[in-house]
Amino acid sequence: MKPISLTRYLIEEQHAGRINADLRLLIEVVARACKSISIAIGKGALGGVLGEAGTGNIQGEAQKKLDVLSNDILLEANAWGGHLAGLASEEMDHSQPIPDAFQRGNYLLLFDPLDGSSNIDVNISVGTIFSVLRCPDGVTSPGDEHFLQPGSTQVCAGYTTYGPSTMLVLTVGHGTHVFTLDREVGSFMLTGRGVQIPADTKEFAVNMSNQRFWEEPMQRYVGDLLKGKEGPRGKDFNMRWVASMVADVHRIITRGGIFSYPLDSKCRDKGGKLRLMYEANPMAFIVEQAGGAASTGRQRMLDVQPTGLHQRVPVFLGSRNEVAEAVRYHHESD
Ligand code: AHM
Ligand code: MG
Repeated sequence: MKPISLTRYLIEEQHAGRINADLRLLIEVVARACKSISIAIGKGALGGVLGEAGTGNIQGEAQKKLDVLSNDILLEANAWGGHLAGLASEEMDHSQPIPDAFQRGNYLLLFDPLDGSSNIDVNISVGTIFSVLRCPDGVTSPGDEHFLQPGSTQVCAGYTTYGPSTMLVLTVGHGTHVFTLDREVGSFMLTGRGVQIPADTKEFAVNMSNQRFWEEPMQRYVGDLLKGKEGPRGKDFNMRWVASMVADVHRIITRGGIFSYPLDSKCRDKGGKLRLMYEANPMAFIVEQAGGAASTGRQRMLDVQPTGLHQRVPVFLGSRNEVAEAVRYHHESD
């Protein structure tokens, strides 16, 4: 049977009362922006888009040309749709209310325009991650503080992975669904409805070069994974690390596994490496909706009360029984 398009899927969700017309439009606009980003990435060196932009972002990180371009594409696409009250991006110091010249809607959009951008120049998968919140009642021109809502209040989250094929993974709180871009037609097509992450796994993803900087519970947890069949876990584990969160999470959505970016002594002062609002929360929502789990190691990710737009957190997510194991090691040490 021919898969249905994202447009048809969204209309069916609207008819079923699970989303309203504004959220449908918002998702369509974000998906369209992601198609533009996909085209720019696909041109590679021929499009003159590789390399450094020569600028830095709020996190003090050097920006790639494609970081800046992707951010601009998402901003431009979403400013005038009438469905948003404000936007926030990993690449911008502060959130932006929708300008007075445009009609304002009731949603707040947050995004990491190009995640894993250290991989762009070597032609390895990168992605876009986004999260949608409701603008608090009565707020017409939202500031940063209005975005500081726990992940459990997200109404939608998704990511696009720009790999051998471009895929969009989406949740509006009723399961996690996978769409593949039909490049000839220019439409995302539903290729995985209600995907489920296996509860158990033998695969973990972590940057092992940070091992000596980790906290004690993480040292013990991974130490036991590496002991394999003879160790307390009683099975051999395999390791994968793309260094693009979107690609690593997409593998987990597809076949299970645990992804972690734990606290380490290098990122301790910042609270972790990955960003709560642009990376951890949307991925946590997507993973939970696929039957998985997401935690800081000590708390359910979606329960964390944000204190800053660019706040960072430790991240453990994926197969729920394996995430529970990682959390157990942390609780034992506390
Ligand atoms: P970015 O948003 O600046 O690209 O950084 C986030 C990325 C994640 O995609 C990935 O999991 C992690 O950073 C990789 O970090 P490391 O290079 O330390 O392995
Ligand atoms: Mg990122």
